[in-house]
Amino acid sequence: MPTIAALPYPYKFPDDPQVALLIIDMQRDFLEPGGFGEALGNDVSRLQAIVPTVQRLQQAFRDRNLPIIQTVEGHQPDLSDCPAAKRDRGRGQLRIGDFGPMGRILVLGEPGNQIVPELLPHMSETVIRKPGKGAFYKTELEIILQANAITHLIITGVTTEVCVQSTLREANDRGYRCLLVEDATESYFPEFKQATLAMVRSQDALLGWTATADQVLAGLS
Ligand code: C5J
Repeated sequence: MPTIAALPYPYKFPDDPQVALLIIDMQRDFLEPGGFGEALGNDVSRLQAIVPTVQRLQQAFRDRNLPIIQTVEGHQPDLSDCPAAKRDRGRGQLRIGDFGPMGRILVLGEPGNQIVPELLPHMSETVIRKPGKGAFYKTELEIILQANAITHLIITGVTTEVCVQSTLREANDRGYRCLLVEDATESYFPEFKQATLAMVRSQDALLGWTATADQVLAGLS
């Protein structure tokens, strides 16, 4: 049985591959200047730094013909799927739906809403568009996982304590065994990232496992 040297103890997944790579919200809105992340006052360069590591995992899954699912956080142009409580949040100049340097902030199809060029999906790969933080909320993700008999999720992306952690918790409640890749996820706040990693693997993997990308790659081959 393939095994990844993870924390708090080894992560095993079945020989018959039921494992998928989940890449959360690696979109320009969060990673590039002029998007939602920067509009909220964050330094986006921290997030850009993980792109090569996520890319390595993406390539490894492609090489093995294993499923890759990406998510993008975004709203319909009429914002009908954006609750007022989300749109009104914050005191910055730019809010969801406003025109920014990369088009309308966090609106589906706008330039800022595109996945960063390094991680663009192949035609055969799934992209889930989600209106919330968790990737299961009002999306087809669970149906896709069930249709492909996927039981194990290797989770990457941004931001660690928001969309990544929300998704991991939703997945855990639905019975998926989740491993969060330590150096393929990032937060605008380093202390939040570290706290999330610790939370996930605490109490003997109450929510899941963590491992580095190298450990994941060693376990895959
Ligand atoms: C946020 C996300 N932080 N992808 N979204 O609003 O974590």
